[in-house]
Amino acid sequence: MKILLSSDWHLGKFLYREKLLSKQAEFFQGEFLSCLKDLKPDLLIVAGDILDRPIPDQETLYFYEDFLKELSTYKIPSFFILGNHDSRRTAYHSYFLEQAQIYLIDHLKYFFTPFSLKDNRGEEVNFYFLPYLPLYELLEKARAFLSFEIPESITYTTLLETLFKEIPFKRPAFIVTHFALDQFQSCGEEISIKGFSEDYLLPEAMFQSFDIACLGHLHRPQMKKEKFIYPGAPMPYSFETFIEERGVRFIEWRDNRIIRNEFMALTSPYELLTLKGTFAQIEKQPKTNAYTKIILEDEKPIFNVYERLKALFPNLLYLEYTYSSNFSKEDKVEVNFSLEAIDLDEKALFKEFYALVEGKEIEPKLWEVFLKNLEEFYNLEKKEVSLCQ
Ligand SMILES: [Mn+2]
Repeated sequence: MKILLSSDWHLGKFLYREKLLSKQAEFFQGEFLSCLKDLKPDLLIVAGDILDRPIPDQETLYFYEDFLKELSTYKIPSFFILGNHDSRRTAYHSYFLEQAQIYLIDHLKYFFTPFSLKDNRGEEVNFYFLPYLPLYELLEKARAFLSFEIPESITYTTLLETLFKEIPFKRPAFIVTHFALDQFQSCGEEISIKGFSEDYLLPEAMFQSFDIACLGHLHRPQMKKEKFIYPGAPMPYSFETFIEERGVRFIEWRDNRIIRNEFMALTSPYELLTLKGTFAQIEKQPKTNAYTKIILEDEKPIFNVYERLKALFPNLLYLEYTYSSNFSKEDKVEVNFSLEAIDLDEKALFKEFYALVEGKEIEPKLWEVFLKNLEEFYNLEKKEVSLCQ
């Protein structure tokens, strides 16, 4: 049985203020689907964090729907579980999508009764899908299937241990879930599950009885004992880890063991570049369209620095001074105010903001520039929408 593993797509993600959706659309409809077409797996698994936000914006939903529609034409059974970034909205209309062999799993039905799939050679694998759900919700959903004593202080560990005892172990047993296991590396892109429960890191030993654990949550691709597999986020989502390879994992299971296990690197539709140095040094760097993060090591602030750097690095997303805390008082621009009327529209809000910062009404010429930029922004937004329609 050939299985393509992926996780942590984070559709609709922003990198600082840059919305990555159009790049993600390019990547998933191009690079990802052509990989799927070439490999022709018996099934596709996406182990959580499909969408970046529990309340996704409209453009993201347009694209998501479009993508699933296209995926359905491949006739490859595809299983998506919820991650900690997802919500019930990720699995909306799941009943109808199942008719197209696309399973958006936000429940425990395929955990208490594994989803058994046979390949064309007649080889069967049992998949246990355990989506990420907040602890209280997981408990509530589990109660629909079982009645069991709740340990005094309920944690993921105690609850999962109880659940694992209750499931029928049909071998080979593959579990698909979305948790961080101890001894594995996070890369700073993940939002910790900490805060939802005492134990956001689960012991690897808990999953020992399964033949394979297909995992999501950690964005760095990693694997242990050919058994615990994090395919990782297929696209780079942070400057710090850009140089590391991203992609999907392809495994083939035959006669009760893995006979092929390959990480397939995929090409990102963008580059992430971090530059560190003084303004004079950075100014000499070649012009690039990469998304850029700049850390300035100048001792004094540079006049008009953002605009000057933006001319060289049009996709400058982040700028900071290393020594800004040493700048003298005169160097600092301190803005101290509170905006009370937060429900103003953009135009009124900007007028108010300008008056607060500059202490005067905005000049007509400047107002014109603002309106022009605002219009451009709206046009761009419209383009994003039409991309997904
Ligand atoms: Mn994630």
